[in-house]
Amino acid sequence: RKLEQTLVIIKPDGVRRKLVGKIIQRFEERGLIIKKMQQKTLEQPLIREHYAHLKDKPFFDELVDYMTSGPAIVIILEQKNVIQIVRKMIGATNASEAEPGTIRGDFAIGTPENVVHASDSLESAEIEIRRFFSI
Ligand code: YYY
Ligand code: MG
Repeated sequence: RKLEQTLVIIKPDGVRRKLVGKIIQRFEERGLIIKKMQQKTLEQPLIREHYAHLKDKPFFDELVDYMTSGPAIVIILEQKNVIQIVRKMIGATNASEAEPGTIRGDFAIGTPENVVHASDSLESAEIEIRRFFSI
């Protein structure tokens, strides 16, 4: 099968809680290749676009404030089937439903503070990689 790329974000709570090394170690141990990695504080317009499909949800403003509250780490990972593999590794959106052994199941507190983002399809991965790395 062909190599795929996905966009992962270690969200501001993950950086604040010093979980970056542990999270990256899991991806490396799984055999996923780090193609790009950058720390940046994400801007409101970028995050509003990224989460545009949630703009009518009651938690949208809280989500945008949280995502822009401090430095995040944006990463492009590459491997066969990487999109599906990483979604499985991060676990369910809600911490209370995330299985132990997943990143959220082991580290997340709740929503919106669920430590990581990962693209959910080939189409969104391509859009998100372009959005966060302007390439
Ligand atoms: O892709 P994933 O992050 O697992 O979930 P989405 O449904 O795309 O929601 C994006 C983001 O929104 C989620 O990671 C936290 C936040 N959120 C929330 O704060 N409260 C919810 N009930 C659902 C999602
Ligand atoms: Mg999503």
